[in-house]
Amino acid sequence: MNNHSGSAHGDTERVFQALDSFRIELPSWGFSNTGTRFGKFVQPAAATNLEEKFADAGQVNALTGASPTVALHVLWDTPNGVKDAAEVRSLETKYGVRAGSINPNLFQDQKYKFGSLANPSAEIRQQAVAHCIESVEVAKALDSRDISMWISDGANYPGSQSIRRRIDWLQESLKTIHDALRPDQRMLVEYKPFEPAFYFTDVADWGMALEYARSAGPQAKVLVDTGHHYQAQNVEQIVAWLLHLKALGGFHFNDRKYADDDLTLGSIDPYQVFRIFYEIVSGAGDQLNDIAFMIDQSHNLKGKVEAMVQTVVAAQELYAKAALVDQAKLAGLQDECRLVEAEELFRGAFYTDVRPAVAQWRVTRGLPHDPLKTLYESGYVERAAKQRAAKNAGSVSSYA
Ligand code: AOS
Ligand code: ZN
Ligand code: ZN
Ligand code: ZN
Repeated sequence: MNNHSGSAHGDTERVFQALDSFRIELPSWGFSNTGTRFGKFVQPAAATNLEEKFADAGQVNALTGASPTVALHVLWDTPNGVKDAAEVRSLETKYGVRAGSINPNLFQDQKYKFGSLANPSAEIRQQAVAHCIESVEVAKALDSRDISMWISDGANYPGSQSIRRRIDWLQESLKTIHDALRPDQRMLVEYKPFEPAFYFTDVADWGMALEYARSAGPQAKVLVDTGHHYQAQNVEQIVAWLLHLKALGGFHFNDRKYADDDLTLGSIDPYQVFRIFYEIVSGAGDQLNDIAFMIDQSHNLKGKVEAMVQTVVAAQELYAKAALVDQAKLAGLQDECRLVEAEELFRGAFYTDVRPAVAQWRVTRGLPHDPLKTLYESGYVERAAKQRAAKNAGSVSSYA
């Protein structure tokens, strides 16, 4: 098994070292009922309020030890802004998970029909900026470092909006929000090529996100959502570039087959996740601690807590595999252009079954050996279903 590295013992050590520092953030919206644009299938155990989201996130963290923070969505989780901070603080203590990145909402309000931070109306832009600044205040009150900016703005038809004027408007908006940050806070700019807009989105790719981040100020970085690329795009190369430019803020992890499917990380193409993680373990250096690994998935068919545990476990396994690559040996083979040997060394790490080493790591860290099995045995989901079923049944009729 060891043509990728030195010894079985060395492998275990690398896995342990990698996992000790690996943390991945859970999305609050991944625990509540969500669906597709065609409707939603309600789950009886889905979280119906902020406390239940914290309870679920706390459960995932208790089982995996790797997800101590939960991303909050301002409109859905802290609708009263900083006034809700006290409640969040008490939930953090009660459930053992802290608030993570703060996500403003620039896509739901009717006023954003033609855009938010890049809307042709100065008044609406100002309202969107005000919401983002309020989100920064929420983050300050919760000691959250990151404001995650997903800007859904765009246009559906050629000629219907000015691509160029919207660049100016968005740059100005982002700069104003950046100025509201505390020195230790960051603004993460997420890009996406389409959806909900279908002709262009204002932040369509990593080049645009990078330039918006640069013009906003030094505390702005790029957020890579793995599902926000065209099919053939080489995501690990983007990651390598962003590291090179010291501009990688973090990730929204998920997998996809077609578009922004938000499926379980590594369920379709685990090799791609491995390749992304390899760029990080080999190239992040002292940037590593500042890369926010976050999950952006909301499962409408899989059980939510189950799916999140599965995701965290998958992330740990793929990260551990990436850590197995003997980087010095690989560099030597690359320099000598021993192509097949280099590729085999790389692939060898990917194909190594790290599950026993990961399970061993869990046991030595006082965590359940098999988090999914422990979840099933605990009856947590069944209890949640009993407590929440009536409230969730209500959400069917209110949707329809
Ligand atoms: C949307 O496609 C983006 O991935 C967003 O990052 C995310 O789903 C949203 O911010 C959640 O509110
Ligand atoms: Zn995302
Ligand atoms: Zn996505
Ligand atoms: Zn997305």
